[in-house]
Amino acid sequence: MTAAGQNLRIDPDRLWDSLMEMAKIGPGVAGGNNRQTLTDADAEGRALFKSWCDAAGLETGVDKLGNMFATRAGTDAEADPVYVGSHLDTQPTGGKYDGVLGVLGGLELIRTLNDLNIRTKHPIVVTNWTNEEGTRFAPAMLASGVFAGVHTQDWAEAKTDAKGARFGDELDRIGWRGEEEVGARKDRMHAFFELHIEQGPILEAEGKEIGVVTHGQGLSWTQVTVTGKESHTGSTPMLMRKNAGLAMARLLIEVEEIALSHAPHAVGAAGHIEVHPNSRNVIPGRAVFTVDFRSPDLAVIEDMEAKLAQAAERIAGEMDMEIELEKVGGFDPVAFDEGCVTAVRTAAERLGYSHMDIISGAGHDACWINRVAPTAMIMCPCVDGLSHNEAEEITKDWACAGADVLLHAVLETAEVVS
Ligand code: HGY
Ligand code: MN
Ligand code: MN
Repeated sequence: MTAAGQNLRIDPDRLWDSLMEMAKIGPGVAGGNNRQTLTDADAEGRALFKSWCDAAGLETGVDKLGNMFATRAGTDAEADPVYVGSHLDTQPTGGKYDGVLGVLGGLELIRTLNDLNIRTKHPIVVTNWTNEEGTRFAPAMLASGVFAGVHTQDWAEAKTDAKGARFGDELDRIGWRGEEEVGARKDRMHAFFELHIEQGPILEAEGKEIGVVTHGQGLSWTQVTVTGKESHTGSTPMLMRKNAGLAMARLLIEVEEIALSHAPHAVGAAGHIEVHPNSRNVIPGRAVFTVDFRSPDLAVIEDMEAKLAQAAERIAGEMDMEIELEKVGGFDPVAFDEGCVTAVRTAAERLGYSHMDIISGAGHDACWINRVAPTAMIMCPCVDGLSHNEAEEITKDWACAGADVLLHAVLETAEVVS
C-alpha cells in the first residue's frame, strides 16, 4: 500500500461550484435553502447528485427508504467498502452547507481520485441519507436509524407531516424508493466518515480549521400536549379560563431553567410550537410543542426528562389541565471509533491544518451508523457558529480543508494500491 502524497488535495473550485449549484435547488427566501425531505425540491437535488455520480463513473444503489449509495469500485471486490456522506435535505430556513458539504465533499473525493487515477483496495461509497433533519417527519436521522436497526421501516413509513402526508407515500410520490433492503449493507461496512459543518461557535472562536469529533452528545425529543378549554378572550373572566397557551409558557420557562441547572454542557429548548385554534380572540384550548434536551452525559438527559415530567404534573394540577408527554425521538451520547478518529487527526496533522478534538453538539447520521460500523466525523467551522438559519456561512478554505482531511482519512482507511 502506498501512502497518499502529502500534497494531494481536492479541487477547491470544483467543490465550491458544486455546493453553489446544489444551493440553487430548493432556495429559501433569505439566501439559504428550503429543500425539505421528500419534497419536489429534494427529488431535484437527488437527481442532480445522481447525475454527478453517473458522470464520475459511480454505480448508484437506492434502498427502500431512499438512502442513496454511489460506489467507486476498489481493486478487491470482496473488500468491505469505506463509506462517506451525509444528507441533502434541509431545514425550512436552512443553510447551504448543513449536510450538503458531507455529501459533495465525498463526491469531490471521488472526482479527485478519478483525476489522478488513484486506485484503492476497498471500494468507496458516497451516501445521501434520507430525512436527516427530522423537520418534516420526526424524528431526525430517520432513515439512517432504520438502516442501523434502531427503527423499523414500517414505523418510519407511517410518520406523517403537519399536513398528514405519510413518509412512505411521499417517498413513492417523488419516485425515490429503491430496491435495496434497508440495512442490507450494514454488516459489510469497513468504515464511515462524515464531513459536516460544526453548527456551533467553538472552532471559529478557537481559530481551528478542523474539528476531530471524538463524541456526539445525546438528544431527547419529548412532545408535550396541553389540553385546556377554548373560550372567548373578551368575555371569559380570568379565573374561569383554562389557557393551554399559558401552561405551555410556564413549561417553556421550566425547560430553560432545567437546562441551565446542568450548565455548561446541557441545552434545552422547544423549536416546534403549535397552539389551537391559533385565533386572535380564542383562548388556546390546546398547545402542542416538542422539547429538545441535549447533553454529552446520558444521566443528565434522563434527569432533565424527569424534571420536565415533574414540572408538567405540578402545572397540570395547579391549572387543572391535562398535560401529556410522549417521547418522539432521541439517541444516547456516542463515542466514535478510536481508529477512525485517529485517521482524521493524523490526516489533519499531515496536511498541516490546525485542529482540536470536539464533541458534536448537533445530531448526525454518523451517530446511528456508529452502531454498525467504525465511524468518525470531521468538522469545519461556520461563521458565528450559526446554522439552521439561512444566513449559515462557511469559507471556501474551511470547506476545502475539511474535504482534504476527509480525502486523506479515507485513503488511509481504504488503502491506496496505485
Ligand atoms: O437535530 C439535529 O441535531 C440535526 O441537525 N438533525
Ligand atoms: Mn446536518
Ligand atoms: Mn441540520
